[in-house]
Amino acid sequence: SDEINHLGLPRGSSPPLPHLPLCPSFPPKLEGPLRIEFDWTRTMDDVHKESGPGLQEGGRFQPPDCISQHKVAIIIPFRNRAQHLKHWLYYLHPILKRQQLDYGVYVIHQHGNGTFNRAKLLNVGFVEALKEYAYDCFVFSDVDLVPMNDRNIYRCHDQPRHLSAAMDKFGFRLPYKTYFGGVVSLSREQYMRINGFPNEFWGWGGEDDDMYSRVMYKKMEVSRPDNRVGMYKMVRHARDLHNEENPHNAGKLGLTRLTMDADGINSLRYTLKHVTKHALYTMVTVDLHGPK
Ligand code: BGN
Repeated sequence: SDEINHLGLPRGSSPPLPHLPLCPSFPPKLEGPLRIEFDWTRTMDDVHKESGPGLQEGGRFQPPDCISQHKVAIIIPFRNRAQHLKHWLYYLHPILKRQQLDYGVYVIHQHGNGTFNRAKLLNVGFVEALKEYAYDCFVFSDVDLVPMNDRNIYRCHDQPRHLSAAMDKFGFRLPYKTYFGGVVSLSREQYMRINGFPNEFWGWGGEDDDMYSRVMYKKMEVSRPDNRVGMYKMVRHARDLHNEENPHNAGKLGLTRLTMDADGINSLRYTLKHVTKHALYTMVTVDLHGPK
């Protein structure tokens, strides 16, 4: 596309210096287990200070001293969770930098008060991020989840990966074996192979189970970090308005095999409202053409 030059970089950005080495497979500055405390008095100013130098506008980063092996778009479905986003940014930017990723943060904001649609927002994030840069890996993350161990690298693997394998709200283990909610990563190829995510799960529940089924039906496996590395802390919160549990979603799950090739990235329709570059993230506001 027009915005991308021959090096896969956004037009106008300088190419990595040719003498830089590839970043190592094991980033040297990881700390392991982290202390995560959601401090409600934290201001956006604190968040800016914590995120440190090197961030480019829109929440973009490239390691200064090596060429990252991973071009990662982080996609966060969003509406009315400014406080959560603050916590997420506060913790994640320093972690992602230590992980030596070439990354960008995309907050996909559902316009209006219609029923929320998490999976469709994730599809929009995939498309919109690729308009800016040749990302090869996508991490799809809820805004209220912060990893408690920086060895849980926000990159892609040979198989789709479920990063949030041990969330505090489920007692630091999977609530059930096929759980695929919270934070997952898929390479561009893995994502295309499953035709992206379903567009038709409105309201709460089931879209992540559909995502898991897609991976199974396309003969892939889900990889996970162990329960120590995969620990996550969730921001406690009340249930959102306009995201009620949808009883129709359970029924849809039985149909995934039949519907997945027609419902996904190949059938995605939406109206882009605006793209705003903030210092720590890119906000993409989108009308999803919801029901009613
Ligand atoms: C499941 C939900 C998931 C959710 C997990 C954890 C459904 C499908 C209908 C049976 N699945 O029950 O979407 O992530 O709980 O909260 O609702």
